[in-house]
Amino acid sequence: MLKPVTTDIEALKILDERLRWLSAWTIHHANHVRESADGLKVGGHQASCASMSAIMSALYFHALGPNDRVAVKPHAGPLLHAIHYLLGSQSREALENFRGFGGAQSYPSRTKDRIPVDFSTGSVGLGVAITLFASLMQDYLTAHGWMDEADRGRLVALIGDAELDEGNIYEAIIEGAKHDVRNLWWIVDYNRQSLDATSADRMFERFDEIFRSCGWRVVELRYGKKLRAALQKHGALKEWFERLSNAELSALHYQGGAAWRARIEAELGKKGRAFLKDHDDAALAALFSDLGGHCMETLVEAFDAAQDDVPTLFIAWTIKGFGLPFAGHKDNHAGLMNPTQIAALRDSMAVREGHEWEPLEGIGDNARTGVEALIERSRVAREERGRAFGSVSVPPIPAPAGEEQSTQAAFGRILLDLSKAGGELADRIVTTSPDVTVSTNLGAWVNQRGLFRRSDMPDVFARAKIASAQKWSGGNKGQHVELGIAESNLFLMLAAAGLSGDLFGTRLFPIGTLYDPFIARGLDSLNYACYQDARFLLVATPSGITLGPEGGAHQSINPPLIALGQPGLRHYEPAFADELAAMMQEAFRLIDAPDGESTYLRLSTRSVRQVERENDQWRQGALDGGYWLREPGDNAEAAIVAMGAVMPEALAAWEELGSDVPGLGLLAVTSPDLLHRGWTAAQAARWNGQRERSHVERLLSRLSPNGGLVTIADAAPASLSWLGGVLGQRVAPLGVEKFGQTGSLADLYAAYRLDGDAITEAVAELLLPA
Ligand SMILES: Cc1ncc(C[n+]2csc(CCOP(=O)(O)OP(=O)(O)O)c2C)c(N)n1
Ligand SMILES: [Mg+2]
Repeated sequence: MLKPVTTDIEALKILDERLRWLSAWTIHHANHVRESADGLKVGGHQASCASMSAIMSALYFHALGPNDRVAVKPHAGPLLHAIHYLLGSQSREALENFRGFGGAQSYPSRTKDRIPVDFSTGSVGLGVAITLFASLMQDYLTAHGWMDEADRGRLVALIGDAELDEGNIYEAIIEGAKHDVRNLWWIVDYNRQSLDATSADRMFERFDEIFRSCGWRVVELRYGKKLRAALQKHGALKEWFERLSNAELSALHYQGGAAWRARIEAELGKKGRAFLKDHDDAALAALFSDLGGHCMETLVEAFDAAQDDVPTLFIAWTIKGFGLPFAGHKDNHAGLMNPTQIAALRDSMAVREGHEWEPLEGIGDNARTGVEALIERSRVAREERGRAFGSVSVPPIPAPAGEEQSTQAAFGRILLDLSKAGGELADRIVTTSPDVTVSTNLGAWVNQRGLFRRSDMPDVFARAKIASAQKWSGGNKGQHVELGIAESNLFLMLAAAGLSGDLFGTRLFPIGTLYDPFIARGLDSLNYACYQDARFLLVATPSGITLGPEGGAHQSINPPLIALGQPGLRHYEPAFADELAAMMQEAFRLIDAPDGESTYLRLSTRSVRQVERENDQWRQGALDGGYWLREPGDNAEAAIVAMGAVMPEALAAWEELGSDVPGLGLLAVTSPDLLHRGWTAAQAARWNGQRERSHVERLLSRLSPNGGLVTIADAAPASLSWLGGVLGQRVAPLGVEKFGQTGSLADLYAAYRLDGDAITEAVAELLLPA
């Protein structure tokens, strides 16, 4: 075998430059070379890539193992594509079509990019924190015997320094400390610039303290080898250098050698003279650019030295736009090199014009051998990882017995029954809740299945024989992950658990519970989970103003509208326990189906009389979004359309109005979300020449085209009022439009017009001749 003539460090340095070139060229090509059909800015972040090409070279071609998983800073996406291009797992076409339809995505995307992307990123802060929850899931899988200890990897996040302003990061590390999280590397590209400006100085000495107090090791890589040596020789120079503010430092990096000289002359006088004599301007600029995050030796040593499982924050000092003409300039975030500048960069890399895409163009033969050998040896997983689906069979889930019950109580009961019955599904369920386990009715399940803890945690109260309904001890076979009150963490936990099949090869069935109004608190994290196609069941309860005296600030109004606009998340809102059982069965199926999705169940604490069923025909309708709970007469003039907890009012009004309004129907809507999707999908199919009629169209066509609908939900009325648009029927929408009050159900339903009187009035109005 040919012995490589370059050392690994030299090869890594060449790869660093190559990544910087290819990422810059990919962005340049998309903006300046590819034809623009619409004149829209294409964009891309050459400066943000340049600042971490060395870090990513050291990581991907030296430090990463095959089981490691990485979340890449969103605007460093082109670097990740360049890495896979060099590895042979990304195509030139995809790079040429960067930010184009079907091309390499602007920000790394698990579902849309063709290279293996472990975590999508884009909304800063979330990609960082999900790695922590994924690490927790890795521990969970090994503790439960689904993953070999030897297959355990490291979870790595590449972070922009301004990303550290996102509060969700601190919520996550606090949670991680409670769970003794490990196997994490978070690497900060500490270029001290954000999108708008250079970063404020005051905060910058504090990040290490915050992390250390959460149990992290903090490794600061401030200096490269050469700069460290130079400053060690010149105490006064070091003191001066370290006093420079972020803004001053960035400005000097931008201005270059002459500016460094002038400042040192002016501020150090005699003390700087000998040093300046030894360095010409170019040498000065190069020396002061030798920060830790650009020094390959420093990076490699730091990664090699952190091989235990202690969570580690690397703070790698860098220059934004390193090696590019706008290095350090405060406006460089979206800065693009012009054609002259990119040509100069190309020449400096010895890349011939017309050969820009050739992966190792311009690298001399000697060096090339070493670089090729390093690429070949690189342990980065190149193959696209398949997704594991269809591995767990979901048993039929019977409805819990009881003439009167709430959907929330039924949910707890179903889980308890599942746990008692045992089986694979029950064993694969992992539950989690941000400090509302008891009040969302998960308590009985946790009594059965226990809390997940890496080390045993006895139930002190039980040992002391203090009576309690919650008998919770923790251990490594427990199936409930307790979270503190931070809803963003709940969704990131669901995202990580919901990707366990993809990330670690074993599918879990994650169930998260919270109060419905607090979905809004973690909404971006929920969207993030859905964007990555993580699969889970979200149970939100209680909901609406139906929680009565407990209401006020806890009353939710708009989550059904949120769900209506959220891809990847199916909203179900059952009125009865048997509907809920069917929905949970379906939700479990969807978690493990290739074309599945996540499910959001909006439940209630209101105990309602269950309906008698003559047959099972309601079931498919309930799963499709709605069914006639009381069939309409042929061509009926009106129907009540109700969802969820207000079904008793709808049923009572239907009884009362039945004699006056012949053929009056009662449509139980279980998912406005599915009805709406079906409607638009059928329209799209018709445009394509297929004759399709959606479920909602079939349901509503039972009524007269001139008929009217009274819609009612304990939610924003717009959740259902759109139904009038399907066939053009008139609508009288009832629902909640103002912030809730506390009160008894009767008081609240009267005040917010969710009662029988309101329905009667609305029906009467619809039937009046126009
Ligand atoms: C939640 C969110 N808010 C705003 C943005 C827009 N944005 C993208 S990058 C960025 C600044 C990033 O600065 P930094 O993290 O320091 O990265 P750098 O480019 O300097 O490496 C901002 C505000 C975003 N992507 N996500
Ligand atoms: Mg930055």
